[in-house]
Amino acid sequence: MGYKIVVVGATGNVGREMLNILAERQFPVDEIAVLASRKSLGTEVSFGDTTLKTKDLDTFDFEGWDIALFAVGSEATKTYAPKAAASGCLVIDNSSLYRYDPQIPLIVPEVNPDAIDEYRNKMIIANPNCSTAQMVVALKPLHDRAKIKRVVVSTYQSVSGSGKDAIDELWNQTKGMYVPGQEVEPKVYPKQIAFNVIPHIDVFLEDGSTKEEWKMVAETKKIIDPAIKVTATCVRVPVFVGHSEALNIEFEDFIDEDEVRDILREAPGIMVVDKREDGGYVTPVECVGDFATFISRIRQDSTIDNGINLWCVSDNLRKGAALNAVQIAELYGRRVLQKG
Ligand code: 11C
Repeated sequence: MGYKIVVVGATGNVGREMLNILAERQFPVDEIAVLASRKSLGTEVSFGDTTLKTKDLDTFDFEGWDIALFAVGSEATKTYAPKAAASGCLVIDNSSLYRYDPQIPLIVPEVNPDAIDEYRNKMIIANPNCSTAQMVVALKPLHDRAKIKRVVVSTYQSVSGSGKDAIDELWNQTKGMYVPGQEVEPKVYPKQIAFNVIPHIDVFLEDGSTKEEWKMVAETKKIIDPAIKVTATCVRVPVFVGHSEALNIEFEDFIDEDEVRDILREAPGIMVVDKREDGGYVTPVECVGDFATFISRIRQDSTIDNGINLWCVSDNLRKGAALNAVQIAELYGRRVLQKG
């Protein structure tokens, strides 16, 4: 038995990746509908070996469909997700609209799968921000062993996190640097992104942090444990796909770097690549198209009692968005739909 699946926002980076991942993981699909806003109507998208034509989100009837994977902005989500949910179609939402609603579960299947039961509250499940998803996959197994007190994280986030226009801006600005008269002014970003880094992602908040940094704090608390303190600095870098993070983790109890390596080797969703030699670590270009979160550079932080440093890299369009959403759909299929 398969499921009736809807992908909302199928022409965007994340929507297309959702279709790729459904096909790659052979998700049991009986019927699939791909929806887009009116301006992208009729655009064709690939699903495995087939090509699908997008339908109008505005007039689509969600009645009788099992799961809708939403990959559109908060505004469109606000209009259409409640419609789908009211029709009995489970919404798995990639926007930030519902993430902080206490009634709505925020799920990373390797970390808090049991939160799936809360889907009943509103027929909506939220997908976390990409920079949080990969971090919590690494933190959870370590928290289970030695209780994390505090995390200091610095991110190196790729431009695909800001969508297609940002990918074009990096590409065109980089090319334009070498062609006199074809320089490209910053438009998506407030400063030049080619050959530069920008310590600013999402809007500024009153305390001087940014919303992206706040999301990492609030989402880690909701997904793993409200007692964990997180402080983040989020930085955009001139990389197309793949977010990297340098983590400094302080534990309640002592934990040795070798044990951290062993725990992470056994943990779901993680690949440890940690050789103390040239190239013995993972960089973003190597993680593109992969499902795993890669951990490298595991070492003791001798400046505090129970500290560990590590490097964490993942494909932000996959674990950070589309893959996590499909994993939630798989979890819902296993735990809820098949129970009948
Ligand atoms: C970025 N993390 O890299 C953002 C993109 O809340 O889902 C995802 C924003 C979100 O710019």
